[in-house]
Amino acid sequence: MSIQFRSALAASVLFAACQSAPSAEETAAARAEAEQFLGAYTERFVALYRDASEAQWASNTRIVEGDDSNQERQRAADEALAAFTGSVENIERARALLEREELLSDAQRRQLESVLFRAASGPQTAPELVKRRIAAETEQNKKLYGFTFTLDGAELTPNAIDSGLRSEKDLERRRKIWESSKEVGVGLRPGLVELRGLRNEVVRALGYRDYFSYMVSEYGMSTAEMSATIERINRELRPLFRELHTWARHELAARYGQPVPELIPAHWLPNRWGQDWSSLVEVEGFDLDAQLASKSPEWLVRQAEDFYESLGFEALPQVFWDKSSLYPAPAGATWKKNTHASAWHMDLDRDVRSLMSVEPNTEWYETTHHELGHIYYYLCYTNPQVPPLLREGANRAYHEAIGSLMGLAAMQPKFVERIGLSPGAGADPMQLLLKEALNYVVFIPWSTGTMFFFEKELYHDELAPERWNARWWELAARYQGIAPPTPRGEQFCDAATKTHINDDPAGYYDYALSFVLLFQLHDHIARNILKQDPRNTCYYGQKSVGEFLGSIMTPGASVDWRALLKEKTGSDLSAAPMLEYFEPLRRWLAERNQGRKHTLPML
Ligand code: X8Z
Ligand code: ZN
Repeated sequence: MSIQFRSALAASVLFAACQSAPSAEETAAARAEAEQFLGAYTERFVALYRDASEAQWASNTRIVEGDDSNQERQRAADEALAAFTGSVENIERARALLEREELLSDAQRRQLESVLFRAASGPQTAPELVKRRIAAETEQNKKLYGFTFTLDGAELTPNAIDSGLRSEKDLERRRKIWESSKEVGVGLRPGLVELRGLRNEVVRALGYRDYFSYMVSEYGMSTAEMSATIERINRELRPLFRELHTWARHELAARYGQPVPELIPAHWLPNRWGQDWSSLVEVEGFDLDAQLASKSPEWLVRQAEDFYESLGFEALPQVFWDKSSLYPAPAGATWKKNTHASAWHMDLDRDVRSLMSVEPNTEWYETTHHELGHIYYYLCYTNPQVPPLLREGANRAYHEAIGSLMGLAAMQPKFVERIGLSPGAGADPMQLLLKEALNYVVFIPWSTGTMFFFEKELYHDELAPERWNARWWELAARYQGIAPPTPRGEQFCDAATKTHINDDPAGYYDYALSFVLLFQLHDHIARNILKQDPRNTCYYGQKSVGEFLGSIMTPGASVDWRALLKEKTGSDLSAAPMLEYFEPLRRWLAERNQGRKHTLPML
């Protein structure tokens, strides 16, 4: 109340300097008008959003060959939502109200901006383009998740691909699994060519330069500013990644009895895209995978919930258990589902669900924590102080950071011991740090390099399709230091094998930013709240940690993300805590790598 009063005063003083101050009546009238518009908009929007969520849920959880009824329903619901959010009337009214933004409350201004942002993905000034985009996206999704991967003629699920690449020892079989994982890209290429054009054209109708700039604008940044931020993160992590890369080249060559390569063959790595190398290291005395293998998939989800509850968060609402799709489709099912993990805020209220294919292993253990982070974020900002239109993260990276932070915390020895999973105490701390770096640090050149530049060049620079696959592997070589096992011509579209390229476009830097952010939050929690070593904390049962995280999530998008970070951690966005966390490892690796050639350039 008093803050609002002070800023209104400041605004009126400023105003007086150039023209006459708005009267109290003018302010009240403008706010009433905004309130009236936002109230009506919200009511209709929430209803359409709920219908669209239900339709999307059905078409992602039940994909049946030869039956497009779920996709048809999704298309109709998405079109109805776009017809409203992109309507000329809504765009004009929001713009008109924002012309007098100095009269409005901060929450009103933010809501009107969100109305305009949403409008740009479906502007009814170009209704045919919007319909074509929706149809192409629905089609692309079905191709991606309806695809049957095969190995020597037998079906291979995405979970089987992932576990194969984690554990298979025979290089020839590894190459076959890897190549099988890339087959889906071939059929996705034409759809991506079409979608690249449609996404750009649709947002241009409301004045955005291209789809990439549109997505970046949600952070209040230009593409140039985002590029500078992302490149800085990549550059700062480079010396460490370079040591990891050199270590991995030698380690893997020895493991497979091969000469040490300059670029790591992609099929040597335990992940389809080379984005996470952590399973290269098994830490003696800390075999989480073996412990988890004896648990049920349900145990993993319950354990993650229990961790959040131990911090003081509520139990998950019953609807989560009743309506989520948490486990793989049963063997022999006549339908498929989207196999990539996601979390859903169905009605911008308390209907929260997750779509996963949980199996009892370390990757899914972390992912359950990640997805529940989204769910608890939804539940926190679903409160009377946050209007439905602002029920989002402070920015998209915050939303990704909370659950990943909990995933990191859930892997630390003290925590693992506390929940009775592994004794952990005897494990070599440097090996544990190495394993963590192969996850969190290795992710940076992938997200800030390969993915960032590919999507930027795709949308912003309109890279010619004849160059897509060549460019993808140029980027992978430069940033990740990896190469395909055999030349990959332009009949392949290896970028399109990555979920987000198809269904979450031009926003993958969210994850890069979220990793930087999560180390800032973790550093603050460990040092200032728990007074524990950041490399070996136990968040379990610590209500003060829950209060801290809750205080970040509860305001949703009603606050400025930079101010929130400064208020909560005392710093601006910075990779320093992440670098400091891994500094002992960098020194350790530099020693191990003495006399070895670094084949990766500095950035
Ligand atoms: O896509 C995801 C989440 C979506 S909610 C599971 N992640 C990125 C990926 O899998 O590529 C989490 C970290 C990176
Ligand atoms: Zn996520």
